[in-house]
Amino acid sequence: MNKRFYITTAIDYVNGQPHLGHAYEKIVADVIARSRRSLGQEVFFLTGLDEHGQKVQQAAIAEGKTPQAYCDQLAADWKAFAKKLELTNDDFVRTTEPRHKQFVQAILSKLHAAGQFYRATYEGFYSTKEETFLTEKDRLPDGTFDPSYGEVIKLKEDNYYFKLRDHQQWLIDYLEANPSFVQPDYRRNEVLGFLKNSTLEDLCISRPVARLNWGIPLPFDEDFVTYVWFDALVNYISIPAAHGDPLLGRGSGVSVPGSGPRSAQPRTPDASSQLQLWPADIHVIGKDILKFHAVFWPIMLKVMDLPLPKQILVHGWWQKDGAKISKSTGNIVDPIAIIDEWGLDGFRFYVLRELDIGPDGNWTDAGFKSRYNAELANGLGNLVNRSLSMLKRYRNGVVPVKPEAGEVAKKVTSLAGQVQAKLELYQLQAALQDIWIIITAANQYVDQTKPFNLAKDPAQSKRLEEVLYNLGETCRVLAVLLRPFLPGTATKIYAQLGLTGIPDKFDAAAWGGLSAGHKIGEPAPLFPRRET
Ligand code: ME8
Repeated sequence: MNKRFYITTAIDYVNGQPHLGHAYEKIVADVIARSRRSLGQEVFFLTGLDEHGQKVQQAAIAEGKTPQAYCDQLAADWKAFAKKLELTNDDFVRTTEPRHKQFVQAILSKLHAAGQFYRATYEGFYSTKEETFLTEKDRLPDGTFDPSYGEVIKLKEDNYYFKLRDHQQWLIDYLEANPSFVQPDYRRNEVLGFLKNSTLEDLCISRPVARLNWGIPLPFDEDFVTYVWFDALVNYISIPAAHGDPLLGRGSGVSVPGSGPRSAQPRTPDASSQLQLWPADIHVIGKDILKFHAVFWPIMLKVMDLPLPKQILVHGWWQKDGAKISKSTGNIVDPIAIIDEWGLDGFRFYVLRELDIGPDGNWTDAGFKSRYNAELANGLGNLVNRSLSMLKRYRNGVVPVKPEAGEVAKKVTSLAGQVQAKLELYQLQAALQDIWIIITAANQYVDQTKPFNLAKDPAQSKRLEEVLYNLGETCRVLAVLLRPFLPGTATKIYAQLGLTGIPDKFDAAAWGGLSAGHKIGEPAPLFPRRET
């Protein structure tokens, strides 16, 4: 059994419809998953929903539904959304599933038995909106709390706490010894700064049922449910465990709880279908949940005796027109509406090309349309359409003999290598830029060689064939390179070239794949030009 490349996204709160930020993160993870497969690796890509906690309970109550009914209904929309984005996820976790809940309880029991938790009374401030306890340190200079915490109440209650403090120095040392653990670097520095300048508070891992009942019951005290973050983070290992990951069955001592006869979930797989997934290769997350992933999660794993994920890849946040995306102010981008109007690949292209993984981004409708028209319609679309149309017109759609490898072959081959190297480093935006260097150069090649003039002069027949081959073959290589980013477009280019199959292996980017005498299919515009 080979270990698969295991990539996860944050699991989204199911308290509304998906927005641009959710879509962006999932597309980033999808491109990485697809490019790994294209590089020849076996991949497991996990995404899903975070269904417990106060936010979801409140949203359900506001709609007059039980939390479970509310989640079931919305989960269908979110799963449909994953399909709409053409995500290639291998599983979709819902934290209300028995396979996840049972695993969380098994871990809680184990850690409780190992003396990792203690019960204590807390008296202080609490933000219901963020489901978090606040201290004097969280007060602003004027004595209030940041408005992002919503209403802050005074509270006195018993809870269970997880001993984080003991591991603070270990985590600092780990982060210093493993610079690639949190990327980009400035996010790693943020975590180190936080760890070095403050004392870690122990983590409250429960909520009293009297105040919140929409959660996983603590197996050792039925008056409490599990804090939503302790529950949510565990999805990254509960699902591998459900797929029979040997590390989770043995190493941690947390064996997969068998699903009972009433369970709708699959049983523990037999040896032949077991997957080796943990540790994750990357957790893709947004900047706001860095502390949960880079502080709480590594410590949880350490006490479970499990290896840490190889990397936490942190992306920035989208704004629209320079302001926060917010349902209440109406400043939103509806990904579904954009996809319905412009097509999925137009949407995928814009978010991936516009925003590198790390900094914050700004969506503008004008920027979207401008990239669509300039780079997709006039750039890629025009290149493919005119290359194939000329091959059709001047050679009846039959691929001429492959010429001696010249400048075009060299340039495309070298850039194709760079694209793959960048994808291995998760530099998606830079890889796209390299692909567009090929597109721009190929369009210039048409303008310079003027095949429409060559076609008028029988003495130039050989030269015309050379140009037509180079253009057709460039389109083919582009389909292979574009596939992780724009899957539908890549498939269309292949089909228009009359090629069967899907260009989903980078090996196929080697120059010279088109063979003499092959008949191409019908050219058709890939990105119809739109008025702006
Ligand atoms: O945080 N731009 O769920 P969530 C970019 N359930 N990314 C954004 C964004 C924006 N404007 N808004 C949100 C949660 N995100 C937890 C995660 S993981 C074990 C539990 C990103 O629905 C955000 O940074 O609030 C996060 O990575 C993801 O969307 C889900 O956010």
